[in-house]
Amino acid sequence: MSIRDALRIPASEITDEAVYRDRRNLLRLFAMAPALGLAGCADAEPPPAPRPAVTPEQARSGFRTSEELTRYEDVTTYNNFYEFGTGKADPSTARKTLRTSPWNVAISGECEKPGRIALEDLLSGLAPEERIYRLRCVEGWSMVIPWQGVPLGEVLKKFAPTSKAKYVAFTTLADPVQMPGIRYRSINWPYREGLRIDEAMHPLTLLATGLYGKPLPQQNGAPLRLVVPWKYGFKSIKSIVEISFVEKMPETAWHDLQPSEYGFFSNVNPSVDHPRWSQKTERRIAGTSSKLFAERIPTKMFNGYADQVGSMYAGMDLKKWY
Ligand SMILES: Nc1nc2c(c(=O)[nH]1)N[C@H]1C(S)=C(S)[C@@H](COP(=O)(O)O)O[C@H]1N2
Ligand SMILES: [Mo]
Repeated sequence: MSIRDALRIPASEITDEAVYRDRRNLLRLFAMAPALGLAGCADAEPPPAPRPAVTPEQARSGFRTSEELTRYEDVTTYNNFYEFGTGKADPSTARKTLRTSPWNVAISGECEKPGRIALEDLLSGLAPEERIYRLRCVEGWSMVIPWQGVPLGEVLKKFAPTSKAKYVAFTTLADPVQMPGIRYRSINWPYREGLRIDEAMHPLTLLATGLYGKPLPQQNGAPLRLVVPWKYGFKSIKSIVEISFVEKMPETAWHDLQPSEYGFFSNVNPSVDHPRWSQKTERRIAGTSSKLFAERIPTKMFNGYADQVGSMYAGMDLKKWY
């Protein structure tokens, strides 16, 4: 790990097992002391999604931004992909061992057409679109990335979800042969994520297959990853091998690891701090600014996508449902 990385990596990323276990024990103590005021993720289901429709014009206004792009070099060398190691440079310097073709995705759960489907068939009939989105990592840095992909909702419709499909669960490949980081327990593998069905069907939610007009590099989640621009970056799960329609809120990898710190919703929200650091500002890695000294800018509600997604959370206590 470089000094630079060491300076910037929050304690959450220290993988040393002993340190990690100590912290877990500490977290258990916190869990037993609600007086400390740490928000715990309640087990009860959240209020039902209000689901007002977003107009196509509203949605489209979020598809692009004129903000300065993050350089390709930075997008592809400063990564979080723990399956290839926990250092920011690990995923890009790892040997290119991920076999991305053939690639199959298992579709399961509450839908009329489950099955195992080849990536080409999953995407067939859907024209790739370009989206220029902000990506805000929970650690406090952000990028602006031109993605190519298809709206997740269009893909999901192909499998005819039933009325019981209240959530969608995603799983990343976890193959120790192709992914050297799997032998460390930095995550309880496989990496899992989830969305409420209205979030999954929202026009901003993208299944990305490329960036900067090129196929996704291994380090960015080849050949298929989620991009949910109004949520912290860890919701944007990489190298997806399973998509499941489920009735109950699914467990997710970061919530599983540290439930008091990472909730299911994880909407970008400057007024809800991470228990160990503020979320009010972020380091924007864009243009030629170096990572360490990138400009700090205010973090926006829903990462600047409040007009497009805010109505999905009307009436929800976003401190409780962090
Ligand atoms: N499977 C998997 N998906 C993942 C991660 C990971 O470690 N494993 N890291 C997440 C985090 S914390 C972030 S910020 C983004 C980073 O995406 P990028 O490296 O393409 O910028 O990927 C997310 N998706
Ligand atoms: Mo992240």
